[in-house]
Amino acid sequence: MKRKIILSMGLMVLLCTMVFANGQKEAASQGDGLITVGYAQVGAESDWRTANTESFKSTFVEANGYKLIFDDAQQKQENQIKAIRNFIQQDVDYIVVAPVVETGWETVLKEAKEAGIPVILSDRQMDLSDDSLYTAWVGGNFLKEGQDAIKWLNDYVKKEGRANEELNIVLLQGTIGSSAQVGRTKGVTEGLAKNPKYKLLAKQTGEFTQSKGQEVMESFLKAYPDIDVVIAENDNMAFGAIDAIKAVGKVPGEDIIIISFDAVKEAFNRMVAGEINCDVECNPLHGPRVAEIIQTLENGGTVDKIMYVKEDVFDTSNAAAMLPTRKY
Ligand code: GYE
Repeated sequence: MKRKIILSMGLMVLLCTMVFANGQKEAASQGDGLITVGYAQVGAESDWRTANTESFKSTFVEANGYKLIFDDAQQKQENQIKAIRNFIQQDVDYIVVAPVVETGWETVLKEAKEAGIPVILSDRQMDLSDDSLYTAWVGGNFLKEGQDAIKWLNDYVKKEGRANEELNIVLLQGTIGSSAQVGRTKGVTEGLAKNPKYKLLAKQTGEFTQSKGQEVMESFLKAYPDIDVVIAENDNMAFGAIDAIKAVGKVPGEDIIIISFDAVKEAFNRMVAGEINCDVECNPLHGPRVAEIIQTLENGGTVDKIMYVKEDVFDTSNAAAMLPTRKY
């Protein structure tokens, strides 16, 4: 009896899925004049990501001539691959991907190419053997961001008269294999290696999340009682690290210098409070940028393959003045 119920429930789920998929397919090719865009988003791991999702959801609306099919992959590549296959099945007009990691995309992108659907990459990059598998990419220059962080540190220690001091440094990395992690880690570690006074004690991933950032920082503080600098590859990990630092009775921003990436609003509050010393900006508002690429393509124009967004560096000296102007 139980088996029968389970079987018929299974059948119902299958039927519903088929009806739903069919409905979606019709919507995508309905001739309603709307451009259908499938966005394979990484997840909802950070404030940056939330701002990025919001940017797409507010740009790709019917009033602007779009229908958005949004998928949150919960930081899993296999979910993103599934989402892209769904978009292909629904015959969307454009596929946009913010790839969680750099590698492993060839097969599914070939499927999109065979279906004649242009793929636009946004935010993170892919490491592909064949660049014709995507039309364009727009995002931040992660390597430069990493380099900028160390440039700031160099200037800061000079200004503070600490240039001759040996500094113990730990690095909280983002999702390993994501281009944001790869670029920032490279910029940071290469920059640190140029100065023998800098001792990189440890680096470990905090998955770009606040809770994991806190957890890893707690273990760093146990293993290394004399940390001078924390570099967090995004703001949410920095927020977690700040909690961990406070919990051992130290003062973030004073006892331990904190450098972060993204520069979301809450990070500006933290700079104003003196808890984060420096924040390297990474702009998440890619919705309108991707829309512009699509409009150019729709009008038969050509677009640049690689488009870097301009980004700044902020610190406690200008955070208060900048805070009211921040958009995310
Ligand atoms: O720094 C982080 C997010 O890929 C640039 O992903 C993005 C990064 C960003 O989770 O907060």
